Amino acid sequence: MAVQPTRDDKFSFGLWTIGWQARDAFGDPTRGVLDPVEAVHKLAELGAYGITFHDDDLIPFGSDAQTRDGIIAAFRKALGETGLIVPMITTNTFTHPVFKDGAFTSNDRSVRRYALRKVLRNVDLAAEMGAKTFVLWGGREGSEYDVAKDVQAALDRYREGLNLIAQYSEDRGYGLRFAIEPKPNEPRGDILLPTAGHAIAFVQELERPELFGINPEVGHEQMSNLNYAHGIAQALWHGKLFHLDLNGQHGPKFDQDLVFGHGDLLNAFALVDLLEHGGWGGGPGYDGPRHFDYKPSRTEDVNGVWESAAANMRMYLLLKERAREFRADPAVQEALAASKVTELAQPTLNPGETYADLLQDRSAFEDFDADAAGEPGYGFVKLHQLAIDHVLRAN
Ligand code: ASC
Ligand code: MN
Ligand code: MN
Ligand code: MN
Repeated sequence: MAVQPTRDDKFSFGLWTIGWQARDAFGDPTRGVLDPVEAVHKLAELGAYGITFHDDDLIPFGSDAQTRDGIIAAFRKALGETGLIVPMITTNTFTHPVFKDGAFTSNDRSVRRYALRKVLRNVDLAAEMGAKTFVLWGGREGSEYDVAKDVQAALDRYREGLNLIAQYSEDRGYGLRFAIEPKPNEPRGDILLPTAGHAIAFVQELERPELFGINPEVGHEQMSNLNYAHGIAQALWHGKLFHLDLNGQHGPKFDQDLVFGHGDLLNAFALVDLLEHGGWGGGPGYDGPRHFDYKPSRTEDVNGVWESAAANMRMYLLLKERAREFRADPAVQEALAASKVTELAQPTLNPGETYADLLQDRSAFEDFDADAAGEPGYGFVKLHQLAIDHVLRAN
């Protein structure tokens, strides 16, 4: 089946994804360095609309000012030539040994001050690149030993850091919004703000909560054995889905970063159905990137890198088509109604009804036949099988 991604699909990739040299905890890199300029051209060719990066993905850590300017200029030239945009930027506060106990929450105050400076510098770069969203993945914010981290103090320092960068961005008129990316563990034994729910709750404690949302990654939620589609639905419900990282994962184990849909396929189907029919646009003024944060497997050579990049977009478009057909199928609409899925949208109280009225309504309680209401089945299995039939094109 021909599925050709276009700019309108809003697919974006991290430079660190396709550029990953496949160095892991047990082995050396299996691939060479990818030139960021080549990455831009190749992604544009494949049909992506955006590229994202950590500061250090583009500009090697410790580069002098002249080198930095040269790299940025060459990258911007490639963007201009291809029309690719930078919808999001993020900061690497996890690779260098200085961050081994975290960045905003390191026990070492001088490290925290250095981290703030590194992030503020990158906020400037985000504005310069026209990025609208600034992601914060605190991969090293955490601990291996409970007694070695005062978690409440760490959350105070996390909040202090985030308040500062938001104020900086606002004072400069950058208009950026910030998305915290949760992850339960890896590289730290336990990472702070481990799930979407923790991060949403934390955001409410910030000075400018409206500037902060979350960037949930498929695999990160699934590492906690959570349902990613449910997490995204709740983030949307809170108005806190600012960005998202699509990839694949097989349940609770190390962070696999597989191609989107190459892990839990049915949950990926439910997710695409939600994003396409539940309204993921990123909010007013944003274009709702479908961002891939995956890692081309270590077994793949450079051809495999581009094959896998294309596979992410292909998976998304195939699932989008399957979800469209699922929604349009009269048998599905009938099954949704029979399962009362649509009835859930109806408020439980009548318009204007109070609890006093409810207490007067004998049909709700005194005359309600709970045994009869408990009898019929909901038909959820039939509905789910219809979904699978659509995913498999068996209908
Ligand atoms: C990010 C992000 C991650 C990590 C990881 C780095 O910015 O979203 O999941 O960094 O991809 O390897
Ligand atoms: Mn991951
Ligand atoms: Mn991610
Ligand atoms: Mn990642």
